[in-house]
Amino acid sequence: MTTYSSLPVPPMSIRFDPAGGTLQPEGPTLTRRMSDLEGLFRDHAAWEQAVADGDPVVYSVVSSRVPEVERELPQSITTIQPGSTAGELWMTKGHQHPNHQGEIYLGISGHGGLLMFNGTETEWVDMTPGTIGYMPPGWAHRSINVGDEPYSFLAVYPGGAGHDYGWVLEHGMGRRVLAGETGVEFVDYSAD
Ligand code: S6P
Ligand code: ZN
Repeated sequence: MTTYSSLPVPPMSIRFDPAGGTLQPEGPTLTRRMSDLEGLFRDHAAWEQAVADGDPVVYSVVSSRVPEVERELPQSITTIQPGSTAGELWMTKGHQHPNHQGEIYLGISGHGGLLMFNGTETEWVDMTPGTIGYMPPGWAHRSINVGDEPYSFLAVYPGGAGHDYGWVLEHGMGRRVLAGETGVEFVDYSAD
């Protein structure tokens, strides 16, 4: 017989509202301000200035009530605001799943990108409404808003995957994503 370390949640219906970027019934919501993204932007002084200039909300993550525990499949909607700091487009912190498990994102609204890095190679998936971005196990991932309006996507991931943010601080993400004259521009992560 199957044993669980914590009780599984019952079968349920979760209402997905693409216009509002919400899940009902709603679970925890996380708000990431500029000050939460320390050490991630290329231009540290510009990041400090943005924190001093009102510390804007960069993104929020609303979750359903499915918990982050082994064998469950939690979901969340991330909404990244449009913007850039010293030319670097606003983005999520990015993380590695320490247990190396896969994940999918579904583009809901706006225009974004999914940057993946496995420590050696980088991959980029252009994300528009209807695109499913697949992250194989072992690929750290970060989302970037490359448009002029909020970018939202649905994430579905193994509840026991865990989130290692230190991995990105240590290894970077391979590339940075900048607002170029004619669109998105990629530069090497360590370039000034
Ligand atoms: C979870 C999934 C997303 C992110 C969210 C915020 O595995 O990848 O729900 O948590 O997009 O990004 P971050 O890097 O701040 O967790
Ligand atoms: Zn993830």
